Amino acid sequence: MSNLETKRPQVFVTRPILPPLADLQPLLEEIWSTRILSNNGPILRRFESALSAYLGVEHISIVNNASIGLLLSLRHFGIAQEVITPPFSFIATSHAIRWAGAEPVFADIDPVTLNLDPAAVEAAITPRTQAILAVHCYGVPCDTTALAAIAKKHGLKLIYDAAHAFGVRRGGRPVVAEGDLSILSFHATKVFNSFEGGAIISPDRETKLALDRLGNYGIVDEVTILETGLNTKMSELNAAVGLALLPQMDAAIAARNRVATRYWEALSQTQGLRCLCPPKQEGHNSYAFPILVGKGYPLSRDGLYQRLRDQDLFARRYFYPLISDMPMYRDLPSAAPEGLPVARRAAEEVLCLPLYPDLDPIDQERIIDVVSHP
Ligand code: T4K
Repeated sequence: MSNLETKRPQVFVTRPILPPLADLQPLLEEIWSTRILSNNGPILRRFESALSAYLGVEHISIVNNASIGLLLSLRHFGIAQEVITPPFSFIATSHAIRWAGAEPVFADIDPVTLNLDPAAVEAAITPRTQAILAVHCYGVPCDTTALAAIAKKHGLKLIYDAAHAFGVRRGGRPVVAEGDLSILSFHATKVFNSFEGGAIISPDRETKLALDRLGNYGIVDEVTILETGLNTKMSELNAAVGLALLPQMDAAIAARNRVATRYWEALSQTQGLRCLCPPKQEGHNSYAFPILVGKGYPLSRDGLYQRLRDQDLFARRYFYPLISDMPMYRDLPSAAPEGLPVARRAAEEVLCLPLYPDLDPIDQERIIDVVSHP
């Protein structure tokens, strides 16, 4: 065989799932016939109720992406001072705080879960603290009990960036039901997508309706606008994609769990590596397969990242650099490296291996081969 014939494809960290075109077609025909393209249209409403049923939560506001969902949530509560948040996340988490007019205060993370460490949160509280914006990183649930107790004790709002936590359950309960609000992302790179999109999960109908109104310019009726709202609406086209994809989700999550299980079996005993998320945990969605490349491994994390890239295998360093090291945040007092040792180490060690439902087993074995024999 020639080199050309044996060359394997490039493999990226993720690859979106799509609904069968045949399932989308009738929804597109409906849009073309009704010409309702947006503004809480019929497909969006069906998507919202199907999503409620799938996730097991009653009050959902669908928005056009998670970043805007985070911003809307913070604005809803009038948060404009300090918000405690992890530096180990996607930049959108802290950017939303800034766009809301508040300041992120970084607290360190727990070495086991890589989520906010409740003790560090409590130590970061000042008279200006108004909220905690925690992240269920890689879909691993935060210590929601401890965070809720801290929020209650200090009168803080508790908001979860649940961008990674689609479908995650703990003790049979959806993790997005925790806190005052939770925000999901339906971006192309996520477990579930509507190309772009997101949702806010509210504890009650009143809050949901208030968020919907704030996300529709603050309009109450044709002649009444009582607040400075924003446009956070999802189009019917995106809603159609989401609605058509929802029936695939059990199979998609099961397939992700199978890929993660294979990684775990092949890599969890590798000297110097720690695989963060044991698969087959109740209610886990295998959002990612993060490995932590420690001192006992023959290569540095960046060495392994490059070794994989040389074979067209594109693992990603989610999340490096730390948000607190980015130019717009690094001068904040809470960004000082000595206060964030666990997050700093995680950012230096973590590598997310390619994981998506239809990852070709041959490609997965290529990745395993490089990681286990670097
Ligand atoms: N909070 C957290 C904790 C988040 O992780 C995110 C988003 C947010 C909030 C904000 O959610 P949204 O506002 O986006 O709803 C990506 C995503 O753009 C971002 O949504 C995501 N987190 C973050 C973790 O990853 P990049 O810049 O690394 O993506 P990119 O374009 O390099 O894509 C990664 C790989 O995915 C590509 O190599 C190939 C594949 N891909 C990507 C896209 C967009 C596809 O195959 N098809 C596609 O359409 O940020």
